[in-house]
Amino acid sequence: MFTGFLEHGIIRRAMDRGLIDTGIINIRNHAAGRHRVTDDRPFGGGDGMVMKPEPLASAIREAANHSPDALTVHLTPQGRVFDQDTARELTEIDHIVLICGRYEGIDERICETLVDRELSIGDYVLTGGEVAAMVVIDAVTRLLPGALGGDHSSDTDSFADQLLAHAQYTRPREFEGKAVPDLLLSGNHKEINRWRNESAMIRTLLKRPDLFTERSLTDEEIQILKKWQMEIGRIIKINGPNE
Ligand code: 6GU
Repeated sequence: MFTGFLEHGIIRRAMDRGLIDTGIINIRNHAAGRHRVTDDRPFGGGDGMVMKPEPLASAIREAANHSPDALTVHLTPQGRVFDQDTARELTEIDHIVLICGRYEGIDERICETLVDRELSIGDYVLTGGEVAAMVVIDAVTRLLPGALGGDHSSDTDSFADQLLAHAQYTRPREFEGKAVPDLLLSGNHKEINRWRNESAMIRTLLKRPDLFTERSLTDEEIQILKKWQMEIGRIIKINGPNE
């Protein structure tokens, strides 16, 4: 599952540049017996299978041999939801072991003894933690200095300042009757910056108003909000019912 992901695009380049290194441990190589069984029925009965503790412990210890100081992260829908702040936090950590569970979960004793942290990528259930691990690797890697083309490319990401990113346009100047906003062609970088800040704010307000309640406002943002407030007030005054 990981090869395609690791062999393309920004992740591949980050590997080639030595910004990250990855190793994959197949749990099956840590399972005993001719059948290399890694799962078993749950004690107490019920549906589904549980990942056995011995192969998992052995696999995690193999990972720890490569990086003894690693943070061990179990990917599970029960974990704290992974977000951009967590991605930034993880850029500070040199070695991370990502445990990808399958089936109904892993034996609880592994969670208690060998796991430092649990992460989920959202409130839905996947068939396994592998896709979640790739999400974490992708989001963290692109934040590492030098991972993206330009030096500061991730500074203007959505969530970089707890807002969504501003609208983007490229050539042609007119597409199917829709023109690019004139101001973006003006070359006036101060004005373009103001336009972008306002664009980021309106998109956040319309698409993700919850983000606004989790951050404080800059002076410029307060000015923009007051401008909108006046415009909205005028619309109500002109077109609303007379009291
Ligand atoms: Cl990390 N794992 C699984 N299996 N399902 C998930 C998840 C993780 N995050 C959301 N759903």
